[in-house]
Amino acid sequence: MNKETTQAVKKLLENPRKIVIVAHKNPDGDAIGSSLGLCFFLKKMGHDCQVIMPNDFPDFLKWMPGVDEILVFEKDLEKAKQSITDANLIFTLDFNSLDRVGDLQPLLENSEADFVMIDHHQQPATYAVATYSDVSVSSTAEMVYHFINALGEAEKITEPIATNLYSGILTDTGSFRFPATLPTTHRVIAALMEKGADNAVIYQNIYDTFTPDRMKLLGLALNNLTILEEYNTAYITLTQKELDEHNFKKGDTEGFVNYALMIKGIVFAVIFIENKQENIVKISFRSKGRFSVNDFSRSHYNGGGHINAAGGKSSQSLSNTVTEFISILPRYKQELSNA
Ligand SMILES: [Mn+2]
Repeated sequence: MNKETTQAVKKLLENPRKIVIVAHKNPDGDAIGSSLGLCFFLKKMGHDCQVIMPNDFPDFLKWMPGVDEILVFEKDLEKAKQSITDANLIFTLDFNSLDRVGDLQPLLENSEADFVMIDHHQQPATYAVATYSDVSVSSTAEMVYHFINALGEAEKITEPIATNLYSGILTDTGSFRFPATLPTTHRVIAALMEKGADNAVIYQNIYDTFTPDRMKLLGLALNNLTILEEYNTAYITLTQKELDEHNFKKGDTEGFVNYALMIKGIVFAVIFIENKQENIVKISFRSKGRFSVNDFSRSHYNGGGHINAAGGKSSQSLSNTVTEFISILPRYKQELSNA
């Protein structure tokens, strides 16, 4: 965090504030971990703090310290509204444009609070009075560590803060294997372990949590995998019926797409998941190297994200979506062979 932003934040936090922390819709481990870690810290600094998520999040994140105090806007509507009305300072974490918070958007847009943004996605909007945006950092949770450190308050990091930030970094780096994992990331991880984050327990809490149904659904997904060797591409499909037969719950297909990237030579992996309720096909894209799934999804699937991980959607049927996808690939043949 640069000096100017640090000064601005110090000034904002000079006196006790009523603070709300908001992360993006469909919050992931980084959204939850960075928000809870920051909230514990701000409370320790004498502020009032409330974490609000636009909607619910997967069970494998529900063990995280402080998670019971999160307000989920979809469920705790009135309480969440009241907190936002009362807030005079709002931190937005792990997103950078107010259209990423679902139905919370108008409330945030109409709020007179000062905004602080901490985020690592591309193209930040300009709604915040203090913007800490850096696309080179592994995760927002890592940025929260740098934020606390820049304020000169690293000694205030307690075990719950360390556990939350560690979890955010762990999940957003794919267990420290994505290219955005830098030497600095590991230094932060080391510091968090020294503050009490238990790496083995955190890993188990997050990853060793499959239900038998979920494990069988993964088996089915792998069985549905198609390899397009010509394009160094592999994709997986899951129909609504297949999900229903495995008692699908939100988050169950998390990480499935990554298995396609484990095939030697594959640089582009996609999972298409039918969603009859919303009448769309949800799509996750992953890539290796220089092939930008952010650009690919922005161009064809109303989505975006990072260079190697992005989401998107299609309003066509599952089979038409797949047919169309295959028809687009020849345009990218060159890029896909040189990724
Ligand atoms: Mn993130």
